Amino acid sequence: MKVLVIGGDGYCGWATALHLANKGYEVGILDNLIRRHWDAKLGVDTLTPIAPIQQRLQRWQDLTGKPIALYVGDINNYDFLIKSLRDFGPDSIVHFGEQRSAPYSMIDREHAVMTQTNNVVGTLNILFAMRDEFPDCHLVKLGTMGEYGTPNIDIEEGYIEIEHNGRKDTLPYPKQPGSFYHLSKVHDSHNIHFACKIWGLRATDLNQGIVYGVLTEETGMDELLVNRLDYDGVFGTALNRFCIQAAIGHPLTVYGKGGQTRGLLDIRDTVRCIEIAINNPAEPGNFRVFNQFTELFSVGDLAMMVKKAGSAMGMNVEIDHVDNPRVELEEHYFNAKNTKLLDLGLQPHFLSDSLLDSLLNFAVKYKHRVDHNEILPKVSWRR
Ligand code: NAD
Ligand code: USQ
Repeated sequence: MKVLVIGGDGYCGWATALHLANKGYEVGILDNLIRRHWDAKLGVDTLTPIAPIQQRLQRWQDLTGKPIALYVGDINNYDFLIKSLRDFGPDSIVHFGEQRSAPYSMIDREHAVMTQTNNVVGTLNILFAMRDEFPDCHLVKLGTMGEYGTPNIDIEEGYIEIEHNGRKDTLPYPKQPGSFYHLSKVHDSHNIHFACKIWGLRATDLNQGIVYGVLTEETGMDELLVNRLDYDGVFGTALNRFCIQAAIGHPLTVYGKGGQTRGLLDIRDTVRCIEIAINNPAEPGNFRVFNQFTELFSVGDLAMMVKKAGSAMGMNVEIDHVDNPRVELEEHYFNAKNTKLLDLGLQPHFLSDSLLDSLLNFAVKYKHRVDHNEILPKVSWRR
């Protein structure tokens, strides 16, 4: 099976491309490398030193003899996109290629507009390319659990049965996203759903939770294959940030009360979920939604777990409650379903202490690269 990984130079995409290539899929990566440019403009960098994509791919080929095709360009450029698709001829498209930071999308008007344009137009271009030339291709699109927000009822996988004035229907689950980035994912979901309905396309929306960890079987094979690990206040996500903060002796930056609860998963489960989704494609005309996370934790729970694991390694880990730069509920009900991927065979990794240890060890190994000025949040949701 031929799989094109859009956004394959990024955190989830790189690990996924190597995993699929290792499993024998014919893999191509399409990426415009814009994420490296955004980092450079913000003056931030991944904790782990990542090689240029061409060097990464050359090393992968030398090690395994399994070449991965590379298309460097922007999916907002339809001409480039369609030519790349014609050249590669994918059976599945895995679409990670978006601006994925909530804080980045909240910097100012330009960043909000750029995020929504990049994400919504890129996905629309893919849908039109599929309609015109690849109608049987299966789109596996990375959505986010944040599309649902934090409603005071259980969160279903994409759809909810509603009874209203004596009539019943199964409808898309209500969306209450918490940033202009998360909103872009909702717009994508609506566009993909509509395209499946009117053109008979097949798509799976993977509403992924927060990903943690850095090692997968493949990225651990060689230093040149190392994955990126973001820790700064814009692109770093909660648990990855906490581990790096612990390693450098910075108090853990819990925003507000820390009762914000989210779904999380190990990056080793991300790559496996994608494999499961492409092996079990949606039917033509079907817009399928899977909630892709393995465990639920509050931000406060995460901080306590890092403190415990760090202390066991001899670190002095303090927890700070910093003023919350975001507008979000800090204590709320959160109970989301996640059975569809488990039913298809996902065997989750859990955030056990030993796993935290390995993430902490990684943070210690590269802590000399940390820029201490980039730890505290600088982007506010308020004006
Ligand atoms: P990332 O920033 O590390 O990678 C995204 C990649 O897409 C980058 O290499 C970037 O250069 C590329 N890209 C962006 N816009 C593009 C365009 N217009 N054309 C071509 N390439 C483009 O992000 P990530 O953490 O790997 O996230 C990947 C996807 O997974 C995103 O869609 C994100 O919303 C989703 N997701 C991520 C997480 C997480 O915790 N990292 C959680 C849930 C969902
Ligand atoms: N938080 C802290 N301290 C920090 C960083 C974050 O308390 O130092 C809190 C935030 O306030 C928030 C929660 O942790 O309540 C999660 O924040 P995050 O930055 O880890 O994750 P988020 O902004 O939601 O975005 C990340 C990815 C995004 C993906 C999303 C999945 O960047 O691409 O869509 O996780 S989800 O959270 O399920 O929507």
